[in-house]
Amino acid sequence: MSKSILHMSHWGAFDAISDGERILNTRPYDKDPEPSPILYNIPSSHHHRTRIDRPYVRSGWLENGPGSSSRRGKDKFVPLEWNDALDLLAEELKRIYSSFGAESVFGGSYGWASAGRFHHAQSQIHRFLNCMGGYVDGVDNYSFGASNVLLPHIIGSVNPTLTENPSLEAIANHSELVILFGGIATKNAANNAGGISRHNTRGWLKKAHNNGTRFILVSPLQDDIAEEANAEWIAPRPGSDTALMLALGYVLISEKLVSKEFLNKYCIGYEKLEKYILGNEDGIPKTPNWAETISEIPAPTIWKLARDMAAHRTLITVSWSLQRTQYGEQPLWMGIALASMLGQIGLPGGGFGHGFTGSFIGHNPRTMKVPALPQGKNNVNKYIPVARIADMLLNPGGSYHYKGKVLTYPDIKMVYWCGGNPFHHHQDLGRLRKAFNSLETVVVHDSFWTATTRHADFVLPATMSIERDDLGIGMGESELFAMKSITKPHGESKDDYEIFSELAHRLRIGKQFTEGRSVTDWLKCMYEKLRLDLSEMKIQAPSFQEFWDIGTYQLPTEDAPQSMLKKFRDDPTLHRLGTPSGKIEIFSSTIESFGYKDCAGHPKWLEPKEWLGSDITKHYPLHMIANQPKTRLHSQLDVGDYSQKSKISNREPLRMHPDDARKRNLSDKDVVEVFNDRGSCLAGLLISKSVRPGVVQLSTGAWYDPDENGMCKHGNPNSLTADRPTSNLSQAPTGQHALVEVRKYTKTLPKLTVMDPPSIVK
Ligand SMILES: Nc1nc2c(c(=O)[nH]1)N[C@H]1C(S)=C(S)[C@@H](COP(=O)(O)OP(=O)(O)OC[C@H]3O[C@@H](n4cnc5c(=O)[nH]c(N)nc54)[C@H](O)[C@@H]3O)O[C@H]1N2
Ligand SMILES: Nc1nc2c(c(=O)[nH]1)N[C@H]1C(S)=C(S)[C@@H](COP(=O)(O)OP(=O)(O)OC[C@H]3O[C@@H](n4cnc5c(=O)[nH]c(N)nc54)[C@H](O)[C@@H]3O)O[C@H]1N2
Ligand SMILES: [Mo]
Repeated sequence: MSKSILHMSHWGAFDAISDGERILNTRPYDKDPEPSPILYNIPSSHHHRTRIDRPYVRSGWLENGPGSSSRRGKDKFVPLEWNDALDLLAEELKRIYSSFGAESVFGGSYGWASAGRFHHAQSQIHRFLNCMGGYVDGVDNYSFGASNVLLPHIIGSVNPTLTENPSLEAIANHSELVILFGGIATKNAANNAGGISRHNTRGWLKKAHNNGTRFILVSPLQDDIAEEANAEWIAPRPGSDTALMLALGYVLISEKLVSKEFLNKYCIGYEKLEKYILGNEDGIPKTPNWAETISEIPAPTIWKLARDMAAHRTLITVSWSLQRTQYGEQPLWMGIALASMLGQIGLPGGGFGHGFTGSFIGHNPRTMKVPALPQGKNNVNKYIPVARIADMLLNPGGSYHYKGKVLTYPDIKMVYWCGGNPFHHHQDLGRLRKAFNSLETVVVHDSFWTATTRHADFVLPATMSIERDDLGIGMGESELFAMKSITKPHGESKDDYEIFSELAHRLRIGKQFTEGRSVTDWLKCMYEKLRLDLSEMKIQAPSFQEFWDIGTYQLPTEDAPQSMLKKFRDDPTLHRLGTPSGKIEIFSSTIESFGYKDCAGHPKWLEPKEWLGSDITKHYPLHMIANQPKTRLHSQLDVGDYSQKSKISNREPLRMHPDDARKRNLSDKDVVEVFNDRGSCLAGLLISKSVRPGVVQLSTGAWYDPDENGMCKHGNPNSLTADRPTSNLSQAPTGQHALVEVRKYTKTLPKLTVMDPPSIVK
């Protein structure tokens, strides 16, 4: 039996034993107290029949050459030898760059890919395209796109929300009351970008509960917090949180519980918000009775909650999901305003938190940067907010608002993707298909026949991380892992680095791209950089070889954060915020000056187009929550065992409250059709009281599998979501919410197509 090898994934470190080809045994890292079962998707996916074994080119592209085609997504593929495929692609890259310029290539290539600092797919593709002369990039992200644009105006930067959230340790030690808008779901804490060595959310929540911390979950799903927290559950209509927060503010004002001292010293513009809350601006006082009509949370509950908040050390957290909705800036901004009214920002275990989903919360964060592959310089200054991809492809030259400016969309001829799955992550996938059809050429590297590869012209097989050596460390984490290859590559797949190197040599930019280094040279070089940084801190790190043999190395850490904006509270002059006033801007004259109706100068209740209070409910009465999946990371390894076990008749599970199921004569495990004006999909029904009535949950990530009418046979919620931005300010995605109807599917159940490779021409 060969010895076990330590490796890292976004959902945890693990040990694996292999025979060099197959993984025989996997077990979680022995220092991980709460390992995630997502791990068990790896061995079963590894040589799955949907692994891409060699390069392919779409048959229509070979027949007709580059150009728009409605065959994308339906076409057959022709296997090619590596040399032939790369020769052909190099010629096509030359043609596109010389005929249309770098501004015609979209290389934003959004996506999580795999853990590992060197083989980080986005760094690889960006470095390659920069050597080519640049590319059109996508800025912001799907995770917290609205926060990214809003927060610089409100607290000077998005960074405090990424690095200063109070740790779970601080919560256990100091918080008396924690109100979690959108929760702190254990399923979400399974994953951390770049890896995670120790999952510990349950343990900390239990400790906090034992210490007397009271948790209130505000969410449509009861399981958005671990049972250990013993949380009370408040389930407003999805999308109504801002109204609820405004009414909490109303109580604080009317009971004189507002901290004027904090507002005067640390904030500007509160008076305008107060006017709005009291109804002096629009004639509508934002009372608990008013909020009850919107959120369906009883007014007395709101009165009591506000009083409790003022009487205790209170932390208000807002999850990223709340801003992944239309007008998603508002609950985030109002959450900060509410915490400011309580005056506890910067106090241990009090104030505000945002995005309690990364599992590094609770850890002692590392103090230093870790090495990354240099990406070079992008000479193209055209970009799009990342979620405007379909708009861009469908409206070349069209104009749109963003951050107070009017920008124009570039005319894209080629899309090159490496390490992401837009046919997972984007909204209204039927529309994205049309957008992809307009292109001259689509190139995708992936390890699996995902929906995106099926819409591509060039499909190049990438290795999985378990098939290559790398350095692994997650965001905020302090333990560096030698990610050793566990098995040899599947079929003829190659590392993205190798693919780009071979292309680069053909395009005479080989030296520039590789700097003459092999993978091992790069790993050593990146490690040596870290070692140098450490030696400047008077820390003697082991040699590369020693580190590689031991397998892990602990980097220095600092104390876990106690509260966001603590330094600012301690000294608002020395640590003034990056806003124009240097303070928290409850009113932003900059945002006001943009004149956007969908994001004004202070937080407001703006009625979304799709929510349970809208007219659309006449046809589509259920509010679909398309949140992150419990059994995988996004669409990754959906073919794996742990993900597959959750399926019902091979369809993605959809959860519904028993009352809603009864009204529709539906039974547990029924296959149902979920539909609205944009599209439809099948799903397998799970009836559950953990879902608020009127809400259904269909998580993202089932591999998109459209039939000839565009119905996704598998259960991908992005066949139903709207490609609608949060606002003109941030143009961020809003995939979390959509209105739908659900009925029993009575026809013969169609076989899934996406679980097998596409048709291959021999
Ligand atoms: N409706 C709705 N949609 C959403 C969301 C939502 O809440 N609701 N959430 C959004 C969010 S927050 C996010 S972050 C996105 C996530 O969207 P993505 O990050 O695009 O999703 P993944 O499934 O992680 O896609 C990663 C792809 O990279 C491939 N891959 C893995 N390793 C490698 C590698 O080494 N090389 C190459 N070439 N490929 C590799 C995987 O096989 C997979 O196909 O989804 C968004 N979409
Ligand atoms: N297992 C797993 N973990 C993951 C990921 C994954 O794919 N799988 N993805 C990772 C990534 S990329 C990201 S960005 C984070 C995302 O982190 P989040 O955005 O926080 O995660 P979601 O699961 O999309 O949403 C969290 C919860 O918000 C609740 N919610 C939705 N709408 C509303 C609303 O209007 N009001 C209130 N009060 N609550 C609402 C839903 O019940 C949902 O379960 O998760 C990360 N963790
Ligand atoms: Mo994300």
